[in-house]
Amino acid sequence: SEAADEQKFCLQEVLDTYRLCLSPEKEVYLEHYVAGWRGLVKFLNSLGSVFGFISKDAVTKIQILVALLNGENGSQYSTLQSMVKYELDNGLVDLTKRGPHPDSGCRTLLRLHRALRWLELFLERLRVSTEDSKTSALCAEAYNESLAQHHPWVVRKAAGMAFLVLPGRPTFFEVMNVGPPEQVVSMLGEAVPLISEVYKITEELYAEHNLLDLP
Ligand code: 1PZ
Repeated sequence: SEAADEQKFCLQEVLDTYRLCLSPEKEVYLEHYVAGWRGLVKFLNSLGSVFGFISKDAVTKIQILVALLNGENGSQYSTLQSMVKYELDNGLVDLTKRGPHPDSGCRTLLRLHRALRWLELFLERLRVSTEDSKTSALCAEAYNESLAQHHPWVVRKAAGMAFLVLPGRPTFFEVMNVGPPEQVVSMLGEAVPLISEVYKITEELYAEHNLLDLP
């Protein structure tokens, strides 16, 4: 039925949220940024419960950001740029060590931002992969080049074990639900540059304000 089709998960919709992420002035809308992560979590959950510990952490962080967006100062959180300005101007960020603001928008989003780099690298690898490529290897390579550098040994170990049970490329492409493999590849070709741009703008914003190492 039409209603069922609408509910069916499709990665295209997630990637469309990245299209909505940027304002004409290249500001990043938090609402769409968060929506992108929501969709990715849904996708991750559809791959199986072994990924629960990963999606649980992402969900916690999404919830922190949504609470800020819907809170009494929500208007200050419309873009990443306004969030950074508001939180820094008002001393709402623990800058060097954990303190009274363990759940600031800035530090919470930084964790997702680092994960977005993993996503960019992983999707690019998937895009250029061949039929016999191992998703687990592609995923591990992308992880080691990015997020792993911010994770302690025990998390790296757990992540590495989760990667091993990722479905193979054909199933992975099917779960994405965007059509035949050629269509997945062309969708990825559109998605990767979008994600890359959102990543880059965020990275520059955080670098400019010295926020890349928030505890
Ligand atoms: C398709 C396969 C999915 C693999 C996802 C690769 C990422 C592996 C991340 C594993 C770590 C999860 C455990 C939580 C770690 C947290 O300690 C860190 C730091 O947060 P803090 O402790 O400082 O509050 N959290 C993160 O690094 C954020 C991780 C978010 C991962 C989101 C993945 C979404 C995947 C989408 C799939 C298409």
